[in-house]
Amino acid sequence: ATEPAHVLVTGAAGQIGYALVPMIARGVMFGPDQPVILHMLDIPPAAEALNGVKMELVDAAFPLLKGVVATTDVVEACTGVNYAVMVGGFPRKEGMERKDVMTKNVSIYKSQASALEKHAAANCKVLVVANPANTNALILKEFAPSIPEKNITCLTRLDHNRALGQISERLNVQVCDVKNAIIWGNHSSTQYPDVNHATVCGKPVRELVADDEWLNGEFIKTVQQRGAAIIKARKLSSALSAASSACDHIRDWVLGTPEGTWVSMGVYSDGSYNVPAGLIYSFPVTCANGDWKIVQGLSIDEFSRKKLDLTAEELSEEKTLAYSCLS
Ligand code: NAX
Repeated sequence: ATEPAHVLVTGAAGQIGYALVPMIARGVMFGPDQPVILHMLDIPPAAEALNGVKMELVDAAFPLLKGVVATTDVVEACTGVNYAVMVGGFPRKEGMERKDVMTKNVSIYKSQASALEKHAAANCKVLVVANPANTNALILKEFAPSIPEKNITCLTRLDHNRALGQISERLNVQVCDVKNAIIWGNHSSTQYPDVNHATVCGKPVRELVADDEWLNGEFIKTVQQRGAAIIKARKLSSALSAASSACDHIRDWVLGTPEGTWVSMGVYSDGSYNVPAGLIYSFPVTCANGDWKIVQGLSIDEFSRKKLDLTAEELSEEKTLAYSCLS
């Protein structure tokens, strides 16, 4: 029998957590043959709600779920985990300065990094979802030096999937036939959704859409602003789509991307495409044998170059701000 995978979800009592843990328990993240043990972490004010989620997991009688740890103790939560999905964080509240939110999150990610560093299983893979996702991942990397940097990533797969969804709606084709969109950069409104290499059943999206004005304008804006549009409609931020995309991210990372297909992941930049090294930046990647690799050699036109640089600049500024918040 396959040993269960220990999967940490932080912020598990929150909205994304509530959508995510049943997906993991049902095999959406690791496939139908991989048993799991869930480690759920939240903070003391959410302890009772967290216990309620645990009760529901028991009630759902998931065959693959071999155990549930629900705790507010970061060491207990991190001990022995093979995967860590970091959803917990401090949200930006109205009237709060960016620096104040950053200070809160830097301190959360610094301490959770240390706990993972000391207590996670060797070769633990980390996905940061909580915003500012790229910079939280960078702080985590900084304070968990024994976790290989290739194991620390952030979620831009939701943005990637949103881009596929917009193209499928526009062309009235199945979303599974749309592939190889790219999200470059930050998981923020400066991200660059790029369809210059995207295809539908092998045909270039640019030719099929045949409307550069829409592709270079409204399409980009719609993907960049989709999170805000969901909040406006739902009065709550994206949760089921974020949870589903987090499963996609880890599943493809662990089980591999299909031949000829790439996905977007926030990963530690090695300077590819002249993106400054040392940022967590979203690139097109393929995955095999549990490792991602940045897709090389894609042509970048002048329009795209500016957008890649703009989002890199924002990330460099966030990095500087984050470091200035370290006490
Ligand atoms: P919620 O506020 O519903 O849940 C967050 C949970 O984290 C709460 O239960 C809270 O108690 C917990 N928490 C706070 N500090 C913690 C700590 N130190 N340790 C453990 N848990 C802690 O937010 P939700 O809608 O679930 O969103 C979670 C995060 O995902 C937010 O930061 C959000 O901005 C981010 N998102 C990222 C996306 C992405 O694509 N990367 C998209 C969706 C989402 O907006």
